[in-house]
Amino acid sequence: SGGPDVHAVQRKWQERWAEKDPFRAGGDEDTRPRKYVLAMFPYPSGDLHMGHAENYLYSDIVARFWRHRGYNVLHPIGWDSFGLPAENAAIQRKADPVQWTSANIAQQKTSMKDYGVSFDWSRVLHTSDPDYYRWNQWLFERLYERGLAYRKDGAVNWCPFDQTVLANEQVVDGRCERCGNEVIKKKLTQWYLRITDYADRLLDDLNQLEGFWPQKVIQMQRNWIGRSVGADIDFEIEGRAEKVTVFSTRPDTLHGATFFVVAPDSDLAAELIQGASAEAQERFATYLADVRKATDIDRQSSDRPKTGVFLERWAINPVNGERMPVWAADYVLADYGHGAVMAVPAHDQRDLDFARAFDLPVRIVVDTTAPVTGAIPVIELDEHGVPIDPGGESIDDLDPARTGVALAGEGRLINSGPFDGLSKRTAISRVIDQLQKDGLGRAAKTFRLRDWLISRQRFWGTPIPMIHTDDGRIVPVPDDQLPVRLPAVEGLDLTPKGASPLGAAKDWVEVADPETGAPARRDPDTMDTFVDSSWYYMRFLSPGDTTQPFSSREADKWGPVDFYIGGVEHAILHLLYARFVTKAMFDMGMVEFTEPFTHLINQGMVILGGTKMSKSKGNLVLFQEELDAHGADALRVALGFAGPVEDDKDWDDVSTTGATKFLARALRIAHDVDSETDVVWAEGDAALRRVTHRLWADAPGLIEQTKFNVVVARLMELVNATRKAIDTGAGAGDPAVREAAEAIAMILDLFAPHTAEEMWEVLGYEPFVGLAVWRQPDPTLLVEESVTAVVQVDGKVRATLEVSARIDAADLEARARADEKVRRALGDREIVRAVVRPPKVVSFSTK
Ligand code: ANZ
Repeated sequence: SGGPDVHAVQRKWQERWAEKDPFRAGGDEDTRPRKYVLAMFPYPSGDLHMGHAENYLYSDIVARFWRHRGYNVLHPIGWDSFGLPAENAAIQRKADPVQWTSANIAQQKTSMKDYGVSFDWSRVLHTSDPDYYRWNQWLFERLYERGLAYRKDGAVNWCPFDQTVLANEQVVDGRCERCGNEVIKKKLTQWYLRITDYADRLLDDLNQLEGFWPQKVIQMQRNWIGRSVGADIDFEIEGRAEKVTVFSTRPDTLHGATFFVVAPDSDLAAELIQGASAEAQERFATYLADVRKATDIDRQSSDRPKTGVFLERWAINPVNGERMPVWAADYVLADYGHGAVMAVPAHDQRDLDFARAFDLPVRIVVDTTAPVTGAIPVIELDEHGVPIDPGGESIDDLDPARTGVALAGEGRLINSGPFDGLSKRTAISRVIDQLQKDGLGRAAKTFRLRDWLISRQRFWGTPIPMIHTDDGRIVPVPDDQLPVRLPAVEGLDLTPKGASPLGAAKDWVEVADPETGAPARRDPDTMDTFVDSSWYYMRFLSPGDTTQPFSSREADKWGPVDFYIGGVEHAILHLLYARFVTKAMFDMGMVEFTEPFTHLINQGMVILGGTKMSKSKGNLVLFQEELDAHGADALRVALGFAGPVEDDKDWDDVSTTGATKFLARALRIAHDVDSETDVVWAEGDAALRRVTHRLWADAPGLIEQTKFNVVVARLMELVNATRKAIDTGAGAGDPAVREAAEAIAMILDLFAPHTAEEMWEVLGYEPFVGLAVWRQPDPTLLVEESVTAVVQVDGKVRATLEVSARIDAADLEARARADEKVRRALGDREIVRAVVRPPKVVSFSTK
């Protein structure tokens, strides 16, 4: 006969799960401890793909595991259903985004159910649902009240193809993350969220996540936030009443500042050029036009020739009164620090390159050849007692003006008046103290992180709940008028035009000023979809709530998320925003925790033939097709076995055939076992029992370390040992065989839940194995079998060792070398050759 009809088994258990709802999270009456397991929710753009197959497999393994450990598990799912894919479908195919989205969701939901994922289906949410996005609006207004949402004119990243603003995070190498077109800068008035107020906390709290989040993600977040510590220093500019402040990480080099540079595209540059000669003004205008075409990445590139224009103005160095020429140059960025720098060419490579290009003075102020460790240098004397010149480099040999290499290292100050002789580190704090005393500067920090621009000129998103009055006021829509629902799409032209299509929905846009009743207009922009996903994990806690975004009581019970599982592509954007919003909610008293995700797991990608799968390459493996062909369990086992969670998995190496055979073998064991359930396990075959109990002992730790593939391998080992016991050993009636079969069903449930339920039923138990609490290993069965190993030195037995029968060669050799009798036998002779045959023989030869 062929194997079991996997599709029939699958249908049977899916129907029972649907009927009995065993994976719904328990309510207040449930006294088990809680775990919140979450997979990143999908966009409903098309069918699920193999990346989803991996993602939901892993979250399901973790969710099922904690249920087996006796926990009340919350494992919800929803859809991140606003965004460009639906809007583009609406434009290209004239599809209604509402219908397009719900059709995709229905399809994806069917696939997930087919895949046997143990979600709590009672909590499904869609972010494009007015019952959801109402709370985005509510949250936005709370942030606005706290000054954390504000409007600002600014040069924004603009994608000319998608005709929309992009957040910095959505610009990759100067191109739109979505369509790959070059991003330009455009001046617009937009809404921002003040994430920079949280920069220190977002950075410092990463320390709490060490060991619980992938190191790579922590590092990416650290770099993204990019904190620099130093000083703000105020410079006088001749002929200007107000001083200009610069940020410097090296205030110790202030005496070496020989010129001054402002960003060409800053307001300051535009002002300073005013009084210059006509010729300079013209040169500046040409230069500025060029600069506007360059991306920030280009501008920061070190191998780009330095360019700039002298503004015919002079800054005064506050410590020595020197006049420093003021230049505009594009290596200084307008929106970092204060958009201006004191240039110290001897110690900063960018400044040096610029100084050499325009023949500006270079003055060394840190002697990098001077020792700074505090240790007294050892001076050698010649036979006359005269110190020998160690012949090391002298600072004059290193003159950057000549070598072209800036001296960035440690050293001691020179040419710096009262600070001469101090080490760089000491000088930094002394100079800051002095500046502070003289009112010329102060300690300061700068971040690379920018505020979060959330306005989008698109239809399919959360309307920003603000009203613009004719007299220029901005009034929030009162809470009791939320949600501000999207208007129907009929009659609206969604093709990108640079302004939100909502602006053309006349009946929708025109409203009464809530304060005076006078005619006013709604803000036509919608929110970045990352707002939607910044707090969805909270909404799962009370998804039907009509009075609040979520219940704080439920958040205290369940939050924060214990395990969060998703792709590394969200390492910066989504996770940073979620962390920010959680902290803001903490400050508002809505939650008691400050980090949303305790553990984070990033899965690798599913690739094919060494490259990423994509529609355009025509190498897409379709999830639903694989499901139909092999069934959920074989697909899950094959993926689970394919390699470590975080590694990429090549679909060419994933064997559903092997998985199918393995599952048929497992199920056949259940059929072969005696149907009697009340047997005395202790009377069973000891060797097989040891294999079973070692797995009970190891599986929990392996799952907690996310070594899922190792658990599959160990299950295979147990299935093989059990089959052997049935066929050539103790026989199917042996209690150890039943014990092993039950263990297989309970652990296999993580990977192949349909097969596991079927086994459990065949073994004579009530459903569901998915809720069966795992067994404790019997410690007496974990004691390793031991054997006696002999150690020979030059052919003579010198010692015997009691070692585990499973010891490996390296351990055995190490034990032998460490043995006291062996060491005595060796004396001071050296081992030249070691022959190791675990577990019984070690043979050393000496010289
Ligand atoms: C003087 C100096 C001397 C500097 C020296 C460095 C070395 P990070 O570490 O990346 O934060 N800077 C400040 N604002 C800038 C801007 N808008 N565009 C380009 N560069 C800017 O860099 C901080 C340093 O970058 C600052 O310290 C400043 O140069 C420059 F030996 O000041 B420094």
